[in-house]
Amino acid sequence: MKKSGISRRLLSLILVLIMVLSLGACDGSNDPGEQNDPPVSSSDPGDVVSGKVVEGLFTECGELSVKGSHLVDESGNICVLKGVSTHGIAWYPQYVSKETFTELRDEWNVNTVRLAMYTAEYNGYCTGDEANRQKLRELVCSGVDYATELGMYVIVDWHILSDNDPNTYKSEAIEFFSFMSEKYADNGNVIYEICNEPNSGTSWNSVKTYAVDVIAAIRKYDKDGVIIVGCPTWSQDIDKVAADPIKGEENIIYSLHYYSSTHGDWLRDRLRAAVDSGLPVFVSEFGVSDASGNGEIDVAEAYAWIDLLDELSISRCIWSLCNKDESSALIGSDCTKLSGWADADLKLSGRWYKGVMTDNRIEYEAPVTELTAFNDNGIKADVSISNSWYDGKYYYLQCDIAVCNEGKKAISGWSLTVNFTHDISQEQLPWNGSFAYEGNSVKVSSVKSNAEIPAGASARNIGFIIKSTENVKLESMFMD
Ligand code: IDC
Repeated sequence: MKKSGISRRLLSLILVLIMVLSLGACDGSNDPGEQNDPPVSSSDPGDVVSGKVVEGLFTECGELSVKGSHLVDESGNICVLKGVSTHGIAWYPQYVSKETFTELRDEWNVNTVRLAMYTAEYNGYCTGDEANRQKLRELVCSGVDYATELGMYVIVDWHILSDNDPNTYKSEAIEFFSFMSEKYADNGNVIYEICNEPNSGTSWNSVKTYAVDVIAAIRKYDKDGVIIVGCPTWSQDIDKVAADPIKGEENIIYSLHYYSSTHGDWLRDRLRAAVDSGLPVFVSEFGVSDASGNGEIDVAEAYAWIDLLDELSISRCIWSLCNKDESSALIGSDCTKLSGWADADLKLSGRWYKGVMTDNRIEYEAPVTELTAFNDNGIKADVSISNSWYDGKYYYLQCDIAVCNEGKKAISGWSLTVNFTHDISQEQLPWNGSFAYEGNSVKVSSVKSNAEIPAGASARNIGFIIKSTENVKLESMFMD
């Protein structure tokens, strides 16, 4: 076992040497024409056996440091960490598993795991008892050990959230990170994230004061490990950090967090500006859902974000590795497997990320929000979605209809059928029509007040609301 490990390592060293000599970069995708940017490594295989990555990025890049806006290896090559964040490890301890990390590394090209340990919610580190703290510390250490054995980077995340200001539990944080940094001072793959998301008006100044003290505690043992510092407004106010970063410390990188269905261009612009100004940035948590961790997944926005991260060579971890019934979860809620997930076992969030990570992006079609249909008499019907919402259980669509007589003669009645992508049922009373709901369709017919439509005129303000257990969309429409 050991011998083959060594010869694989030798082989990978030779492979890397050949790549460096022939390309001058770790990653063949890097444009050799650009002289100014350091070369980029990401999920480059350390060693390839039958097409599978058998060693992680850490085997190749080793201990990282922070240079300009990026994480770099010892030779100054940019290393892009592409990872997965656990959900709260107290909620979902089962995914802190070597089996799961191996699957993520070998089948998803994931090179980093973030261990999210809540401080206040659900058996939080600071709100539970000593037995709970002990359990959480052991879980974090198991996670670090598995990642280390697999050659992956690992982020120890002090997941503040409902405790708002990291100063709330500063002494606990100092104790925790002293323990971790003493234990892992020599593990070059361990990264400390000292405050997930300050929020509720916590100022950058307050976060900074906290950070300076926790950094000092870590530096007592680990002189050079990378430390991620969060920023105000759920780690969105990176501009405040750029204006006043922590001085006199090395290997500090700041987190920016986004949820692509909530945060758009304005936050992307902020990220770009921070990176352009030379601030080191790590997107240590992002989701493709909305900021609640649930709701619609806007696939186009999710791609807009990931393309920007790729363009800027920014490291990132997706939220979250769990099977909770919420759209940010990677695993389907009825799947309990810890590895070997088929596509059908994954939620859209998981299928999307695996596709991105394996260069096999899922295709998507923008949802239909308007349809038009004609009949032989020149009667035109338009249906459009004027509102849509989700209440945690059902998806709702409000549909507005207009019927326009583009023919030459008056008509004295009309009917049409709207089909949806899933079965639906009536919600509230519809208006200005006669409505029949069946399976995935609604048949709409005229009523006395709008049956007669003279040539060139139209009937408007016709509508209905439907609900579905699925994320329902418009599919098609026919006029009788
Ligand atoms: C959410 C989880 C959800 C859990 C909640 C606890 O997805 O299941 O009930 O936390 O308060 C963050 C946080 C992250 C949130 C996530 C989605 O870092 O803890 O997880 N989110 O709301 N910042 C922005 C979004």
